Amino acid sequence: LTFPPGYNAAQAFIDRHLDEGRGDRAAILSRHGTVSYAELAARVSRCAHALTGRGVRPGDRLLMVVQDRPAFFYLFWGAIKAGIVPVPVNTMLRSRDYAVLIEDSGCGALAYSAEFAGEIEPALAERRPALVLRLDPAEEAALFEHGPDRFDPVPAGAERDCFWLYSSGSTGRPKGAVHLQRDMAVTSELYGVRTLGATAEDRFFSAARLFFAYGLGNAMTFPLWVGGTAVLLDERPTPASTFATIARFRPTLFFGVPTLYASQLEALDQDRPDLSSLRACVSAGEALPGDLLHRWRERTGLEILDGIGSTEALHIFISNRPGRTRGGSSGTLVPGYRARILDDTGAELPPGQPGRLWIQGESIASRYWRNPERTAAAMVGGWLDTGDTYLRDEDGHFYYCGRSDDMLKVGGIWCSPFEIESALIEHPAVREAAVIGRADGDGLIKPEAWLVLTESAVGDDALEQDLRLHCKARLAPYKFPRRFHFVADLPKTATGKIQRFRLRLGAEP
Ligand code: 3SK
Repeated sequence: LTFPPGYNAAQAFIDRHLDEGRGDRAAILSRHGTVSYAELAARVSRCAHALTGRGVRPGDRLLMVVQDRPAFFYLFWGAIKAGIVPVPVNTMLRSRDYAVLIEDSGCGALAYSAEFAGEIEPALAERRPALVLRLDPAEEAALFEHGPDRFDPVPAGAERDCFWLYSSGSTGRPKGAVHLQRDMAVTSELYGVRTLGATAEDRFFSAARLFFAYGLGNAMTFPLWVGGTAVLLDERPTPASTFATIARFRPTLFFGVPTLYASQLEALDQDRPDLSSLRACVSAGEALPGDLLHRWRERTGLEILDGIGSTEALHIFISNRPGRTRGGSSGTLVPGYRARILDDTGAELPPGQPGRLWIQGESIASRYWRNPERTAAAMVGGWLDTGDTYLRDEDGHFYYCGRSDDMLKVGGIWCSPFEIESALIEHPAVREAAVIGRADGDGLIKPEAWLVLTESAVGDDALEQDLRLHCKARLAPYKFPRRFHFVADLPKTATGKIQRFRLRLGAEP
């Protein structure tokens, strides 16, 4: 991809559609109505005027705690147009988390959807940014419906800071990954167009939220890059709400996470949703067990394209391809990315050997905000440490083994929690599984399983016995879980990744 001098991403993602005569086409569909490309461009420009008019300056951060609604688009792109740096954050956090983000980002402005007031307002007592926008109908009208509907994008440059996303990781303090002006174009082209084959005819519906890098690409940057249509859902993405949205807005592409696909599959026993508009489903956030992929294909006739990405890489860099999915594999490299699998000494491993996955590509964040130590540890010479353990086979397919921190050594052999979890979810009573290592009475590490059961299953001794037989038929003896815990939920990050360290600490979710 090439970028003109002074490139401002808002020109390529917003204004270009007017220049190319797409003003009347639908940019966004949601229960709040349809937004055309012309309306989108006008509201983005008005928002840029409103932000600068209220004193927000180029380079200032705009922290966004905003629902998946059109206002998210207006604020994000209005900020970028004006040279302001939008920082969308998780909308499910608590006051003390927001206080940390306000402090860490040093934001000059904060915008929040009114329903989050209960968590945001107490956080403001500690440090109040100069501008606070509570997005109620009056404020939205002031920001998006009044004032000039043209704003010339502030000249930037492909390698200038553009927006940030906080990476929660599975542990620790959040890190602000600083993304550049070019990064959204790179992921939209490499993954959206060249991997998914997205076109202006596609309608994109993501159950993963816009504040998460996965959702931001799925439901905002990919549709805007190709001139397609984003479908937004601002309720909790359950089987019922996602099926209803698919039936109503007829998306062609659906983006979910493995947990949601598992509960949608269970709901298919009662519900017969109309999924006929979909040409493909995508999964990321966590590796998709092969069994889920096969059952989904059997029940719906649709493929799930599993892939892996990261907040730092902005989107998916290893993926299955339409028509060529391989169950249990994350797929092959997305064109434009390179990968290395390294051992503990940093030496590259041959095919078939599991090691730490590092990737390189043009969309990787430039750094973590004010965190030189973590930047130096994870971003080395243009390469990014994903923190995941993977193996690559001879024909270039990648297989997830677990977070590097979650791998367990049993009897001296490295063991992948994901392999044991994949075997467990083949049991009809198991909806979700997480496996950790726990020392037994002799101090030796043994696998331990934490399971969420399907609605009709009962977690009793008979089921435990049956699960033991099930594992014996599928796994090498050292991999059998020695203990089973039946729980209502597994602890997860906001983006759906299981926090196995919480289970290791013994905490029930
Ligand atoms: O976790 C993932 O697989 C992912 C995918 C796309 C974008 C961001 C993330 C974290």
